[in-house]
Amino acid sequence: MAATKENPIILYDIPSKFESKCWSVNMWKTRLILNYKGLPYRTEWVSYPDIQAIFINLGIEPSGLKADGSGRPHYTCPSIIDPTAPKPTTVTESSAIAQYLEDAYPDVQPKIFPDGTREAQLQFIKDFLPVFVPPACTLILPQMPNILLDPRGSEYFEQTRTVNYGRPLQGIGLAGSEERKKAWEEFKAGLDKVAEIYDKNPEGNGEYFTGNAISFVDIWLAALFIWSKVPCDRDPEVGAKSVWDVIEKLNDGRWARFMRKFDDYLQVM
Ligand SMILES: N[C@@H](CCC(=O)N[C@@H](CS)C(=O)NCC(=O)O)C(=O)O
Repeated sequence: MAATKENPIILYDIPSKFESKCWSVNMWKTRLILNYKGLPYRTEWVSYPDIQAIFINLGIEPSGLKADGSGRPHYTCPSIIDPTAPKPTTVTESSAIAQYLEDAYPDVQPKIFPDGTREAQLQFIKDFLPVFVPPACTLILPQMPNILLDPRGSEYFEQTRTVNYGRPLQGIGLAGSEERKKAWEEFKAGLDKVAEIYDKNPEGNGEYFTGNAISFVDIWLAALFIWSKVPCDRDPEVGAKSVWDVIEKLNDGRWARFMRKFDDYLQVM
């Protein structure tokens, strides 16, 4: 049985103050896939400090271990429940969810892993996670407590990330700091590499990772860019109001053109 409007897939997400509530790179990956494939879903909003208890109750597994060195399990969004699989199925972790949705709904078009591309796509993500995530966190993470919807969530974020970094979150990636400059250099070098790889796809005209349509790598990148739109006043020398304001002008504006391909897939259900 497939998910229907009456019995949709449930996506667990963390609310922000934005009108759409959705903000996170990880949850946008899943949401973009659901929207792109046109799969019926609805969102359950969960505050950071409540995720663990709610997920244990629902039987959702942890996605890994916490980054604080404690060895404790880390329960994370995005997670989904598909109530219409042969038996209700829970899946956590954005790449695992991407593969689940492709495999559980084999007849649903478009595909995010066109034939023969899954390995290459997952390898690309494996290779580029360490390229983008550390600098992106330096550039964007300190803004997160300002945009989360509830004070409990903001407090949880501030505390847990301060422990993970071993220093106050707000001191990370300060405007004008060497740390911020280095993070920008790394992030920009990553984008140059990605542009080079995209340009090698003969069918895609430099617009897509593979073929001439959106696939999972494109979604992964788009989700990163959506996250970078979080308001941020730490690049005043270039008049940027967010990290995205800087990114959209890089590589001759190709990322701004790239993001237009996602205009139809930004709904929050
Ligand atoms: N590798 C995971 C990462 C998920 C992740 O870190 N999610 C964050 C929100 S963006 C979370 O739920 N954190 C819970 C916490 O910090 O307690 C994925 O791609 O799904």
